[in-house]
Amino acid sequence: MSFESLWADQSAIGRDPDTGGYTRGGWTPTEREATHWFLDQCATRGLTVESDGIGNLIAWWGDAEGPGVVTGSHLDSVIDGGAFDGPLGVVSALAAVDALRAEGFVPSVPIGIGAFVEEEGSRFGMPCLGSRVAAGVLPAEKALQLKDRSGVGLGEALEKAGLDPAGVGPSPLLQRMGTFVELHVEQGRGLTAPVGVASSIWPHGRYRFTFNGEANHAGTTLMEDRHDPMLTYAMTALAANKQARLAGARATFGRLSVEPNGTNAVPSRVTAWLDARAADTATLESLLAAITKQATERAERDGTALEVTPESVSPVVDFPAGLRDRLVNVLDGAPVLPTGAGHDAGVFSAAGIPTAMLFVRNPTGVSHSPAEYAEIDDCLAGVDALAAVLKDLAK
Ligand code: HGY
Ligand code: MN
Ligand code: MN
Ligand code: MN
Repeated sequence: MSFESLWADQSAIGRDPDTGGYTRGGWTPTEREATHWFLDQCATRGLTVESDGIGNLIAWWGDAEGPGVVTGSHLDSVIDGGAFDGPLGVVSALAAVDALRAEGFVPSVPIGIGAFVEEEGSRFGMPCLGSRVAAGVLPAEKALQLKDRSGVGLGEALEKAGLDPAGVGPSPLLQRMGTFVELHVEQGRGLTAPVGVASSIWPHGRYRFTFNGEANHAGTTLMEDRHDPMLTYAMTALAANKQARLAGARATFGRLSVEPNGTNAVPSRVTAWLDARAADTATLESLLAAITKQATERAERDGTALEVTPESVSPVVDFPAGLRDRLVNVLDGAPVLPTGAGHDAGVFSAAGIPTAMLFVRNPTGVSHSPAEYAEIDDCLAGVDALAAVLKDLAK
C-alpha cells in the first residue's frame, strides 16, 4: 500500500465535512476508529502489537524480545485540528517499514511503530497524557482523577474503550524502547527544507486562571459598582500578549468558561486557561510571573479575586546531540531546529530514552487548525528520511 493510499484512508477518519478539521479526543469514537485502522494495518503486516493499560501501542517488526528502535507518534488531535499533527508520524512509520521490507532489509534489532494516546490532552486537559503515564511522570492515581468537560472520568473512558483502569501506570512498553525517533509535521515556519531534525523542545505549561467576581444585573448595575471578572480576564489577556511579545515567548488564552454565561448578567466567575511557552525555563517563569502580577493588580482594581493553578508543566528538552547529529549525517546535513510544540518524544527523552525527532516541512506553518498542510513530496521525503534513519539505527 503506497503512502498516498495509507494517508487517504487514515485521513478520511473523523474528518469534519464542514470545517475539514478533526476532533479526535482520547478514547472517543473517532480516535478509536483511527486506532483500529492502525491495528488493522499492523495485522496486515504481521506486526506483533503490544499495548499498555492506558492504551499506548507498539507494533513490532521482528520477533526478538529485546529492546529495539521505536518510531511513531499519536492519532488523537486538538479540537478541530489538522490532519497531519500526529497521524503523519504514524502513517510515515508504516510506509517506512513497508519500504525497508520491500528492499529486503532485515533489522538486527526489532523495529516498533508506536501510537501514544491523548498526546494533545484535548479531552482530559493533560498534554502527552499517555506518554507521561507510561514514563511514570504522571502517577496513575493522579491521571485517574482527570475528568473531561462532560464530567466523564479517565477510568470510565478507558472501560468504555475496553481497557482496564487498573492497568494504568508505568508502561512495560518502555522497557523495549531502546531508541525513539518521532516524525512530525513542523508546526511553525522555521523549516525551509523538506525534512529537518529537532534540536530541542521549548519548556511550556498550562495554567488555569480563575477570576471570581460578583454576578449582577447587566442593565441596572452601575459600571462603578461592578466586580466584573470578565474585565479582569480581558486585561489579563492583553497583558499576556504584551509580556509574551516583550519576552520573545508565546502566551495563549484559547479556552474560556464563563459562569453563569448569560447575556444580561455580569458574570460571577471566568475561568481561562493560559498556554505559555518560552525558549528557556527562566524566561517561561518570568513570563508567568509578569502575567500573574498584572492580573493580580487588575483584580484589586476590579474588586475581583484571582487564583492561578498550574495544570501541567513540561521542562525544556534538549535532544541528545550524538543521536541528533547521527540523523543529520544520515540525511546528508538536514537542517536542525528547535520547536515550541510539545511531543511524546519530549516525554521519552526526559525519561532518559535516547530520542530524536524528524520534522516535515509545513509550507504555511499553520497547525492546530484544519488549514494545517504539508506537500505530498515533502511527506514522501519524510518517509524516505525515516526509512534511512531506521535502517541506520537497526542495521
Ligand atoms: O500543544 C503542543 O505543543 C503539541 O502540538 N501537542
Ligand atoms: Mn499538536
Ligand atoms: Mn503532535
Ligand atoms: Mn430581569
